[in-house]
Amino acid sequence: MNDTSETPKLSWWRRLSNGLKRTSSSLGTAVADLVTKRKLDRAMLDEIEDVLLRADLGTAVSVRIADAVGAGRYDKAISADEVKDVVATEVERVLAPVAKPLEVDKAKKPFVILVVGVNGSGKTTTIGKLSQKFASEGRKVMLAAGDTFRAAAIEQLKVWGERTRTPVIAGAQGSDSASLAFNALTAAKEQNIDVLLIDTAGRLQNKAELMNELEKVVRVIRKVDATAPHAVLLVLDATVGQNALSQVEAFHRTAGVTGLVMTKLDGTARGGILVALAEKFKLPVHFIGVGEGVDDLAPFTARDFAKAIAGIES
Ligand SMILES: Nc1nc2c(ncn2[C@@H]2O[C@H](COP(=O)(O)OP(=O)(O)OP(=O)(O)O)[C@@H](O)[C@H]2O)c(=O)[nH]1
Ligand SMILES: [Mg+2]
Repeated sequence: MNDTSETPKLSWWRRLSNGLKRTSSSLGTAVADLVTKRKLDRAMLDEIEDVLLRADLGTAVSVRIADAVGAGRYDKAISADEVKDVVATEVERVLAPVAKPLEVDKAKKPFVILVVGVNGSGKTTTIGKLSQKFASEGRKVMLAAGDTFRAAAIEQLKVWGERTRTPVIAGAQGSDSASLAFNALTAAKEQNIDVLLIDTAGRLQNKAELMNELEKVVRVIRKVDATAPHAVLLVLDATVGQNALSQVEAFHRTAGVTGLVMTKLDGTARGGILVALAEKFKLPVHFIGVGEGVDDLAPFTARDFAKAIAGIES
């Protein structure tokens, strides 16, 4: 292995697998622990299925993994590593079709990214991280403080703007977020911006009034550019577990979500929910967050994630 070229990848792998430790110990490692010093039988497979269900993987995937563990192995001893391999292979199979990079279409000027999600899911932080990423790729980025509810939200985005040397369009607290989005997109067009990231206020998916407001933001953006927003990113907090399913449904219906970002995978045992989401909705997963720092966001790759939650070292 070539040390110099592998270092960044290895360090990211280490952060990913460390970040996902709590998930992997409730998932791959927990399953592997069940099989030691026993011969495989139906009872063991039922226990495996239960562990996977508790790790938020969802019924279909849990049953499939337990079946794959059992296939051809009845009455035989099975090693922990073998089980982890089966878990990783089955999980990767579900995740591979959704692991898609966020493609910024250069023909769209600006490429408009609307960021949505429930309260505290990590929207503003993700925008800060993305701002850094796009700027480091040499793109002209602009941020729009579409969360006009809280003064602190506007300030928080301005801090990210300064940190990443990116202009921020903000209005007064309490102003209309749709008109803020309109103004920001107009300004971005005038200034030849490549990527416009629009922050929005957190809203619970079952609050109709707030969801209608989000619909209005999308409608108003289209008045400036009929093809925008070009990406609608739903930011999901991995720690919420099963509730993420209804978040995806509601935000997809209201705002036409084009891709997912899952944050806080470092603080949870419930990272398996990403597998259940992939199985159910098949929406692209673009990025995952494993920390609060600007570098703690990475493109989502199925194989690495599958190995990390299966608890495979290396
Ligand atoms: N550990 C960890 N913390 C994160 C991650 N992403 C965001 N956070 C933290 O989660 C908290 C909420 O993040 P915000 O970005 O403010 O969330 P938001 O969705 O904009 O919140 P509202 O605007 O209130 O809806 C902050 O303390 C962030 O630092 C992550 O990947 N890992
Ligand atoms: Mg915010």
